[in-house]
Amino acid sequence: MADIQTIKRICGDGGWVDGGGAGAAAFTVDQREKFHGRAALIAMPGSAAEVAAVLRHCNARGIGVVPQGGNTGMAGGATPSAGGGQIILHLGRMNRIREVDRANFTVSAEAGCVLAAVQEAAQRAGLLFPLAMGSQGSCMIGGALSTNAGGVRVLRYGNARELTLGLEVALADGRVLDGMNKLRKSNSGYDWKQWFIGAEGTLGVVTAAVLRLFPDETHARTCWLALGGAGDAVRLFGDFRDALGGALSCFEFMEGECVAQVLRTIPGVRNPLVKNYPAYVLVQSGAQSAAAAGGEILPALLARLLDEKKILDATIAAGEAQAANLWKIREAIPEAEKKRGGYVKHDISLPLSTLADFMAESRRWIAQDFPGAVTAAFGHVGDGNLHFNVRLPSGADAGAFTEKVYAEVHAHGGSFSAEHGIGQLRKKELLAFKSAGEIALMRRLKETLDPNNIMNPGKVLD
Ligand code: 2HG
Ligand code: ZN
Repeated sequence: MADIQTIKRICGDGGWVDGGGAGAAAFTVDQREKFHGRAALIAMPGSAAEVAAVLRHCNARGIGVVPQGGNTGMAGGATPSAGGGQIILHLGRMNRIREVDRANFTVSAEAGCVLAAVQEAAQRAGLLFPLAMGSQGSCMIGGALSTNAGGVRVLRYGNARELTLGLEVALADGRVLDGMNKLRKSNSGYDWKQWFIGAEGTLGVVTAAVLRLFPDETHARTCWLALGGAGDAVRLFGDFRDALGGALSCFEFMEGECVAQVLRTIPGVRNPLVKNYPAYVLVQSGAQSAAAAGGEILPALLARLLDEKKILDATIAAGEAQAANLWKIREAIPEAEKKRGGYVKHDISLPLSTLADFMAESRRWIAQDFPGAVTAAFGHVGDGNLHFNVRLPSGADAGAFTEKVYAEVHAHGGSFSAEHGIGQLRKKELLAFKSAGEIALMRRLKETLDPNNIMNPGKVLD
């Protein structure tokens, strides 16, 4: 109790929420409502110095600290344990854009900035911050970096890691590392910021970052294609990459079941085509001129692809409202799946060279071993990343199914965790698929930076 009072004092008035109070559930339950934790306190520090002071206190007392941003994670990485002894360290009050450096194409933002706010700050300067995903209206920069978030533009701009030039981090012992580097070149010793990107808050707390900006894609072309399945999507990706080159920004795949589920459960979306098809792809290209965005190339390309039967139907969005409808269908899939319920979710990645074979092979054994299962896979096929979500028939063993999926992914040279991370959800798989040497190295790093195991205990590694 005295500890909690000390943390409350550090964060000041308006800087905490009672862990036992009515408002706590928004922080102690993950957005999938899969993990239900309890927290002694939700601390909301207002500065890196306050974050550091909280960590110093918790380190001295052995109190577990669970960093949290928008609480939009998919693997339970920001949910405390059920015991109630840990505190949540919520970064939401640290939401200042410190600087947009137009000449240098960078933005410096605090961890609690909502992703959309960083995008808007870039846009006001006539530039683009390309990290983009369905949760951008509520997820925060600190969480996006701590999970090395991906999203819909990785294909062109990379993951959160590739977009980060500098980092400010509070360490478990209460020191703040100022690495707010704005340089694109600075080979000066170990690039330590990389240790904290994707570490899911287990090594320290990201408090601010310097992020890369790009020329804005003022002209965009968006189209929606119908096709036979995932194999066709992979082949099609090659055609689009060849035709549009660097202007290709997004290439999103959806099985027909995903789209049907959205049209059934999400109000205000329209089916862009008159018929239903086994699968779809949403393509977006962008540039600073209509010609560079492929404006003239696209109609001819689609006509050729129809002719060659590589696509079954297609429509190019005529204006922003139509493009917004296409994006709404794609981005509402997780919500539609949540509404329907009963999906076993996998966030996998494969080399593009084996992805089609993986899908074909999986279909075969699913039909044989899990008759009645309905696959609703979708995702960032241009990155080789599939959200391989499946509704199993009642009574089917979900654990056995997942094991089989991961074995198949592994056999095809893929990863059991593409962009959502390990959190609490995939600790077993981490141990199964990483080598003993890799795990030992991770443990050494953890013990060095967090010897008292206060940083997000029970996540990633036990
Ligand atoms: C997306 O791409 C997210 O929409 C969520 O990564 C994926 O719900 C999912 O499986
Ligand atoms: Zn995704």
